[in-house]
Amino acid sequence: MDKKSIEALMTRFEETGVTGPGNPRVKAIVRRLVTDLMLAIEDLDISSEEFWIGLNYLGDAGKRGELGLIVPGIGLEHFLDLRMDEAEAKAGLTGGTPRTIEGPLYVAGAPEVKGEARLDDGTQPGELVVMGGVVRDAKGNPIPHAKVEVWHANHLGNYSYFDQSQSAFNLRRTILTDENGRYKFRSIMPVGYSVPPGGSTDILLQQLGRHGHRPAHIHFFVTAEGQRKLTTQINIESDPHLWDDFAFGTREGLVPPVKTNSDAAAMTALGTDKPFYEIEFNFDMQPAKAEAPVTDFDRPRAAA
Ligand code: MBD
Ligand code: FE
Repeated sequence: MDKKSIEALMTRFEETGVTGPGNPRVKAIVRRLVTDLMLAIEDLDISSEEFWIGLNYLGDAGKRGELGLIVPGIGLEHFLDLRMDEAEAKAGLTGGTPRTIEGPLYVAGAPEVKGEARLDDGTQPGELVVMGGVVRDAKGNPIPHAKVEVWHANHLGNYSYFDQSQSAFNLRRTILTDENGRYKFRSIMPVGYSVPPGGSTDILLQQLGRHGHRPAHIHFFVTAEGQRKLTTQINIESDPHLWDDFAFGTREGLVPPVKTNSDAAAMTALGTDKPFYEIEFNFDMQPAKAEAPVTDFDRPRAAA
């Protein structure tokens, strides 16, 4: 069928079995997506067998809870970031800390701590890291009482809650900046995440000839009154996958230097006899602006 016949078919479908006006926005989106799928079936001559394999694959991925992992894996979540960047530029918002993908592993409800937090529960191996910095507005002024939500993987690349072997909210905290806009935490160095072997995402990536590894990274939501919510991550510069992330999350400006501190007094203060890592990273916020699409949009998220 050609495009005109498909469009006519879609119009007939829309006009059949009508019970009311429905939701015009949903109608427009469904019409477009179904039309585009039909066009793809035509253009690529997708067989019936391929079609049903695809449908079953998606149902299966949903059952396994992997749809939120496939989305970053095929680049859709990064695409949404790029669209948000464009919308902000159009609204006159430029500069600031780059955003990058949230991913599917945030859990709401992490313990709130003022100024300085320890993220790890002390039971797991890993190299000590101390990270801190200032949350600032677009003029460079520090923002006291800003909320820095942080979450990251353990030494095996696993996230608490999704990995039930870890304690509740291990490597997850909500830190409120102090009077000088500073946040600080100690934790253990994360290791890069990999998609579950044999899962839906893994099956797809294998068919695409791609791996399912991310470089080591630390996630952040930064929120403050009158500011746009910032969703971002920092990446660990030494990771071999730094610029080879299956989820396309690494961006210029999100790879801070990782220093090694071997000062004896500093080590003693942290209760360690080994040198530890130090990362300094500031978050530069954008002011709330009605013309730009909201960044604190709803999305189904886990909560504990
Ligand atoms: C992650 O840890 C992650 O951050 C993303 C984006 C996808 C999968 C796992
Ligand atoms: Fe992650």
